[in-house]
Amino acid sequence: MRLFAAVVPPGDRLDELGRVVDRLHRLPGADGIRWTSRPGWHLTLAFMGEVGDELLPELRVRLERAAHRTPAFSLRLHGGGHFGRRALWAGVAGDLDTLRLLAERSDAAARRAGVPMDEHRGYRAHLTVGRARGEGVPLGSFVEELDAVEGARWQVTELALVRSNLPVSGVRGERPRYETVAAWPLEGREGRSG
Ligand code: 2AM
Repeated sequence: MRLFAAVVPPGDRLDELGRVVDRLHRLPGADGIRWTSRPGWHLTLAFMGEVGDELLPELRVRLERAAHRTPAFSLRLHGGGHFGRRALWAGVAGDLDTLRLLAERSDAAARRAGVPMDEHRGYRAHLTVGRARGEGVPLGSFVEELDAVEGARWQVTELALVRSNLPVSGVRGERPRYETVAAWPLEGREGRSG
């Protein structure tokens, strides 16, 4: 199955972002963007791609350990931007050091469980809200609104393992469905090293 480790913001924080994205939907050119599905909004920590069932037990043990060692921390949605000429995202501020530590530990957990992790991009925390349907869609007005995002703080208390179910219907524009398959509490039971 296709898996990634993620932080899932609580519903009220996603509602705040939802109100910004509602405004984006009303801007000229919004039809040129494929908007991501709100129930699936998340911050990816480590993308694993296809993971064989035989690796799952070890992956769960390793991710649980990563969560056990990492303390809860606070984040807020803050600013936004675009990657290339397609992806529109909201960013985060707050305890980014711990977010990065959790991302590194999730990546290391997957590698140690035998996941190749060869699709890995450099880590940059973001929550993708939409992707332009083509390279010619002007993104400026969307980026301007996203850049002004200022959400309230929340406490990140869990590491989630999320399954991405890619659309199989062949219907154009159908979006992946995300399903949290497991989540472990952040406990900060060990020092920050390693
Ligand atoms: P994106 O939002 O920037 O596309 C599920 O696909 C999640 O994993 C998404 O958040 C997606 O990031 C991320 N993802 C998909 N492919 C990836 C890759 N090759 N490397 C890192 N993250 C990836």
